[in-house]
Amino acid sequence: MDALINGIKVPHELLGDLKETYLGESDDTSLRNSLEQDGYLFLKNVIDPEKIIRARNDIFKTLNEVRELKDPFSDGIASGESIRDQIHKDRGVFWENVSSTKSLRDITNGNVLESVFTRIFGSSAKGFDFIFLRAVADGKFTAMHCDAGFFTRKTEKVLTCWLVFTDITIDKGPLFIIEGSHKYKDIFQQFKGFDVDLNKNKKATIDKHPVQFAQERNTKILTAEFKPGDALIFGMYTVHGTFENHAKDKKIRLTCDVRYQPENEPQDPRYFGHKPTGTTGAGYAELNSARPLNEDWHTR
Ligand SMILES: O=C(O)CCC(=O)C(=O)O
Ligand SMILES: [Fe+2]
Repeated sequence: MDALINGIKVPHELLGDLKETYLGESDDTSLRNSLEQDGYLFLKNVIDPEKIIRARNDIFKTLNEVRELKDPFSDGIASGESIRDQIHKDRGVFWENVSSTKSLRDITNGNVLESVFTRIFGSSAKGFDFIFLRAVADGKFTAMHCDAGFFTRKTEKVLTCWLVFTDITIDKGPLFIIEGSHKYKDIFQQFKGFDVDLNKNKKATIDKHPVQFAQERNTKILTAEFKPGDALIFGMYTVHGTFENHAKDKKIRLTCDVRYQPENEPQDPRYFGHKPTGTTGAGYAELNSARPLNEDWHTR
């Protein structure tokens, strides 16, 4: 199985394995130390897979109703078709409703993650209300970037949590992290104070191909074969992206990314509250996921 990004095969020797952190065997200080040292925490099986499958099936059912997933929908196989726009007049409202699925919210904004982040921060943690659920098919991938330009307007003390709902082998477009990138001074300087919504002349995406980026910096592209219930937590300056989902079986990749911050840090109103407006003010309509599965994406 090949690792592809933007049609280019990633040489095997550039790939490395994400290091697993064991929650039960780590005290809070060692969690913070690992995050500081590695730029990420890879937690396997942190969410009960039964809960994950329940949420996944709820979401798959909705995608099947707009004919984007084949029957039986529990297999998560893209049909290549869509009647989303015929049935739902407003893409943003549709995706906001999908993102409000209770079984999903019980995971993204529930006790388990809240207590993990409370341990990491050493004070009460709060999950963002605006979440990024992603159903990905058809060779799509997320371009390399770091998250600072999206989420640090009010506080730098924000962490991303990437949650896995399907089996994600290398051909299904898993997330990757550039090893050691959270300590790159040039990346920090480039993106510190950058706000993707205000600084329109600058892009969040790092244009250099990840293969060239890793080769030039003599580092590795870290990833894993993710399972439902796994989570990857990382900081705002950790450079990451995803491989392409070019799976032959046409199974989609379902993941959800959600941010957490200490409760006592100032909250960015774009991401908190009843009807959060999201990064640009367009609400859930601004997400690539609001597009039918068979439609092309934008990059920011
Ligand atoms: O899942 C993706 O496609 C991108 C995820 C990401 O960039 C993030 O979680 O910050
Ligand atoms: Fe990201």
